Amino acid sequence: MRFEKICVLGLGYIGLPTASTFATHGVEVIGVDVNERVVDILRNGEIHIHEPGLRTLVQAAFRSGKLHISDHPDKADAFIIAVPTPIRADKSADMRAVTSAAKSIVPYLKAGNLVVLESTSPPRTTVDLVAPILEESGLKAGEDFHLAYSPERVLPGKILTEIIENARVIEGVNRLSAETGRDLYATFVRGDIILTNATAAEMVKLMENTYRDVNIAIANEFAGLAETFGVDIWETIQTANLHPRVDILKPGPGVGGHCISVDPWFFVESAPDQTHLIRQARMVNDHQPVRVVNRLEGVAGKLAGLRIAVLGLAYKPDVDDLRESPAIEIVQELLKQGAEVCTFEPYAKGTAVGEADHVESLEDALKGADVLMQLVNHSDFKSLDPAKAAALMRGDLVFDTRGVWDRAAWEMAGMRLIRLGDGSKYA
Ligand code: SAJ
Repeated sequence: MRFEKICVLGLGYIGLPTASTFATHGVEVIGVDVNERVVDILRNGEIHIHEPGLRTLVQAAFRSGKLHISDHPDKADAFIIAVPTPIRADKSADMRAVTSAAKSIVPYLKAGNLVVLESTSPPRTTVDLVAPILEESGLKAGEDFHLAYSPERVLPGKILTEIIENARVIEGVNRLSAETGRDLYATFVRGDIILTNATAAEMVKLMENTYRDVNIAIANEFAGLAETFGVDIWETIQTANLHPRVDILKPGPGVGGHCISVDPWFFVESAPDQTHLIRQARMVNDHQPVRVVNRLEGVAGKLAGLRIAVLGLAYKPDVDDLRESPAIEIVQELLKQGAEVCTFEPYAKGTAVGEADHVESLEDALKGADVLMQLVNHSDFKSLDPAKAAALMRGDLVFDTRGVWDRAAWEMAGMRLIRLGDGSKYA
C-alpha cells in the first residue's frame, strides 16, 4: 500500500520524531496534539522537548513543506497513535489518552485506511480497547480497515538514530494489517521489521522493559548487600561480568522515566497472580530513593539543618525528562527530614522541587554546602574538579549515587566520598 498522507496523534518524545521522520522521507504528515501550548510552540517553529538532533529534524520537516501541525485529525491514508499511557497512583494503566485519540479518528476513518497504535499498552489493548472504538465508524477492523500495533523501542537520548536503525515489531489484528503496517514503516526503518499475531508485539514491548527493570532491581539489591559486607559493588560487578554468561546492570538511586518504571505494572495489573517477581522488582527499585537517603543519614547523622547540594534531577544522564525521576523523590525525602536542599539541573533549569532552592550554575549549588550529592551522571558533572568543589563547600561529605567519581581524587582534595553500593569505606 502507498501512503501519501498520514496523521500522527500525539507530538511528544515519540510522536514528534516519528511525524518529522515521515515528513523528511516525503510523506505528507498532519501532526496532531490536543495540548494548545504544544501546538503553538510547534507552529512557531520551536520544540517543547529536549532530544539531541530533534530541533534540526523538526526544522527540516517544516522546510520540506510536508509537516503540518493541527489540534485535530484529518482524512489520511494512515493514523498513528503515539500518546502517553501513564499509571495511576494505584498502579493501574491510565488509557484515557489512547481512548480519546482513537475516538478522534472515528469521523475521519475510511475503508482501506491503516491505524497503528504505538503507545506502550497492556496486553490485548489493540483488540479489546482500540478496535471496538474504531468500529463505531461502522467499519470492521481487519476487514474494512487495517489495524496494527507497533511499539516504539527507542532510547531517550538516541531517539533519532534508533527510530531508523532499530528492529521494529508489528502485530496486526490479521496478517494483512501487519503487512500494511510494515509497508508504512518501511518508509524509513532500516532495522528488521518482524510481523507477529495480535497481542504478541504488546507482550514483546512489555517484556523488554520488564526484563530491564528486574535486572536493575537485582543490581540494586546486590548494592545493598555490598554495603552490608563492606565490599565495593562497582568493582565486584566488573569482576562478575568477566564471566561470559553474566551481565549485571548498574545499581543507582532508582528507576525513573515513563517506560521502565511504568510498563511492568501493566503485566501486574493484567495478571496479578502470575507476576510475583515482576511486582517485587518494582518494589525494590521504587524503594531505592529511601535507601539512598538512609545511607546518607547513616554516614552524616541527622540531616535536619544540613545544606545539601543536589546535582541532577532528570531520570537519567543527558536528558531533560523529569518523569518518575528518583532524584525528585530523593529531594522530597531530604526536605521531609529537615535538610536545606539546593538543586542544579542543567537540562531543566528553573525546575523547583517543593521548598528546595534551585540555582542556575554548579558553583552556586556548591557554595556553602555541607554535603554534595550526585544523583544523575550528566556529562557536565564528569569534569567537576574536587579541589574546586572543596573550596566552595562548607562541609567535606560527597555522595556519588552513580559510582562514577574517583575516590582518590576527592580524598586528595580533603573530601570524604561515599558511593552507593560501596561498603568498603565510611559504611
Ligand atoms: N538504570 C539503572 N541502571 C542501569 C540502567 C538504567 O539504574 O543499569 C536506570 C536509569 O538511571 C533510569 C532508568 O533505569 O532511571 C531507565 O533508563 P534506561 O536508559 O534503562 O531506559 P529508558 O527508560 O530511557 O528507555 C527504555 C528502553 N528500554 C530498554 O532498554 C529495554 C528503550 O529502548 C525503550 O524504548 C524505552 O524504555 C521505552 O520508551 O519504553
